[in-house]
Amino acid sequence: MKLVHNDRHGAHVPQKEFFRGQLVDAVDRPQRAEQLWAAVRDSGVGQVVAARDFGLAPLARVHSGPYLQFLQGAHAEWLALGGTGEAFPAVWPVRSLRSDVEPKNFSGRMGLYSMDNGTPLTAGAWAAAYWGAQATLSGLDSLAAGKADGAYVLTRPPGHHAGRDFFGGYCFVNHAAVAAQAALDRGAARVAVLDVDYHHGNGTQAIFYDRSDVLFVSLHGDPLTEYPFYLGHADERGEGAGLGYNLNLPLAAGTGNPAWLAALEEGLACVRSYAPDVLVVSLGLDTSAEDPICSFSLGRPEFEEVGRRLAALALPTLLVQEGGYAVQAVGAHLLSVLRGFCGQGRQQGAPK
Ligand code: Q9C
Ligand code: ZN
Repeated sequence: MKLVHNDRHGAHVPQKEFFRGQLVDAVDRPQRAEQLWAAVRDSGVGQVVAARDFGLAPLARVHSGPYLQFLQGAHAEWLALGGTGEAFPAVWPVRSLRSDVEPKNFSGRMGLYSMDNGTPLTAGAWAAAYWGAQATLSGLDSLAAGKADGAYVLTRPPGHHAGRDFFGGYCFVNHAAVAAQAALDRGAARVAVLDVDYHHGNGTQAIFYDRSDVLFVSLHGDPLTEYPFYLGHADERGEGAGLGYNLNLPLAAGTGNPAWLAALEEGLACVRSYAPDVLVVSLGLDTSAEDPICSFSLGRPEFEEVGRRLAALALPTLLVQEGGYAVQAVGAHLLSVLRGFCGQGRQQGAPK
């Protein structure tokens, strides 16, 4: 398989995020990506491919022009106003307020273009997210068309919470959505996005909700108790032409591995029957037992099994990094997935 690295991720160095009313240490640290890359780079599991620049146009296929415009200039505006360090939103256009008029005020626009106060907008957020998307497009480009093949893209910050016109959940540009749309634009008729991050991929779901050319399947912590709280329920099946092309498999916090693997099988069956030309996997590793902010319990046998089952679909498959915050464990978990995918798993037999 091919391995692609976003070597500009280090431009984004969040310091703090709000949690229970306090500023606490930011969770999406550069060290995550350093550990992930160190684990796979020289592991022999794949060949490193350099990222190329495909420009802004593929991002503009899934994000709004005004949002991309805002993201590019936001931190400079913040500094010009006398802000220091990273910027946070403080006010949002919730129900009964208008989202169709862009305020001139910076704080007004921060709220219009965001979903939470847990995602610091740093000086380098745009550069890191832009190059994450370029790395993802490079990974897509490296896939052999129409046959079993794989590429893994190490993006950071992650992407699946970012919507058409908002950031949040540590995400600014929705790399998986950019890749899915680019695959269609390059000739695929149908693309499936399978999201196995602990959190529901609200941005990806919303971007493709009314379309049948992108199937979105997600297994995740139940939004009744888990972030992002306001999307990801089982009754969200798509709308209009997209009805039937969205599948959510919410699992209670603390769900054990057998039930998680059973949900994965249900999601894979849905992907199989859709028969996509390309599969994009939002590969969060925050489902691990070690993750500091999540409550599933996956370990090496399960991560290898994820890789094996993905490979068994025998599709051109783009694995895109999402969450995974156990800095000391994520590298090993990633390697388990990729070894499983390549048939190099060490664990004998399927996990219970
Ligand atoms: N005060 C991903 O795994 N935490 N994102 C909420 C808000 C959000 C995780 C904090 C966790 C988002 C890609
Ligand atoms: Zn997550």
